[in-house]
Amino acid sequence: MKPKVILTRKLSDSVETRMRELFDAELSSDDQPLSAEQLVEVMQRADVLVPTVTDKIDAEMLEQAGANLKLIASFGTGVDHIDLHAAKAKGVTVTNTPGVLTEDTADVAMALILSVPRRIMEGDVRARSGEWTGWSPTGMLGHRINGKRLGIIGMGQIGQAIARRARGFGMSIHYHNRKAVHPSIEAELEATFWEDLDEMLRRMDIVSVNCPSTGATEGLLSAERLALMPNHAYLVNTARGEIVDEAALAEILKTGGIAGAGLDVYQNEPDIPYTLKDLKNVVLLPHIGSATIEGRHAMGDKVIINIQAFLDGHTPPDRVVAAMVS
Ligand code: 8YV
Repeated sequence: MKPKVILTRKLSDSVETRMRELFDAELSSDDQPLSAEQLVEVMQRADVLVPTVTDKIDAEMLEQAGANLKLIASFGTGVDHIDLHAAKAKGVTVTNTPGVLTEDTADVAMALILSVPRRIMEGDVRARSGEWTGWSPTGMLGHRINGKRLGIIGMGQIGQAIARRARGFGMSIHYHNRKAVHPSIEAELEATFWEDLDEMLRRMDIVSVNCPSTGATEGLLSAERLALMPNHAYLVNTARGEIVDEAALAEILKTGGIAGAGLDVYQNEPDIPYTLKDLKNVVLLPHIGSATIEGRHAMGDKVIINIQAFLDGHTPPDRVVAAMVS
């Protein structure tokens, strides 16, 4: 008997084919996000669940999961959509797919870092609109990237990958993290560690959010903290919407408290508030940080390796939560 592995969303064809070879895989036929009721229903039948960021799995839902559910092999790096304490208590191991979407997410963060100060999206709209009357010395002026200070909140793999790119663009690297990174990485990036986030925010030209969303980081960029940023500063968020107070951000952008923002993530995806959509000094992307064909294959491979290792009785390489042994 092959183990029942249920996928909540459509994955790459090659990943799904391999899943069907190895497991009794139940695929998503319509790629529609599951409702809470549907998720509970599949958790009652599955040995292994493969959810994504669009599946919010809370304690109440885990409580109703079937006794066979032993592994949640999430397709993605962030695990904030799963109540990890409840999973552990229920005896469910949780894995993720770190590492394979680092470079792709860093590319999108860098694209936003370039796009907002240089008004790239506005330029595209103007070029197509027929309203462009030709080059002018004062037309579409933005701000220079070279020589600016980049403050990275969360200096993990993605934060470091952004720092490497930003150095190539002549930016100086600053970061806030729970603790300083290894001195060799600090030396390589010529990075300055700020233990006090507030102090860092006061001095940066561009701030990039790259920490995971946890109890400790939710609402980290509150109205008060956003107000510390200089008027000329820009904010880029490719991590999680929950880390930034979205309503406060829209307000501060509107009133010129900061100069602009580039966002790939939102508090209540797929809803993006009109207060943000109405602003010209904001570039909005639909959570595409890791959306490359190569990345999706690699994420799928990682999910398969985690499931196979777990089923073979080994510690899965990307274990986030070890089930509590009762
Ligand atoms: C993923 C992400 O594509 O991995 C993450 O944490 O935010 C995304 O870029 C998504 O999580 C897929 O579940």
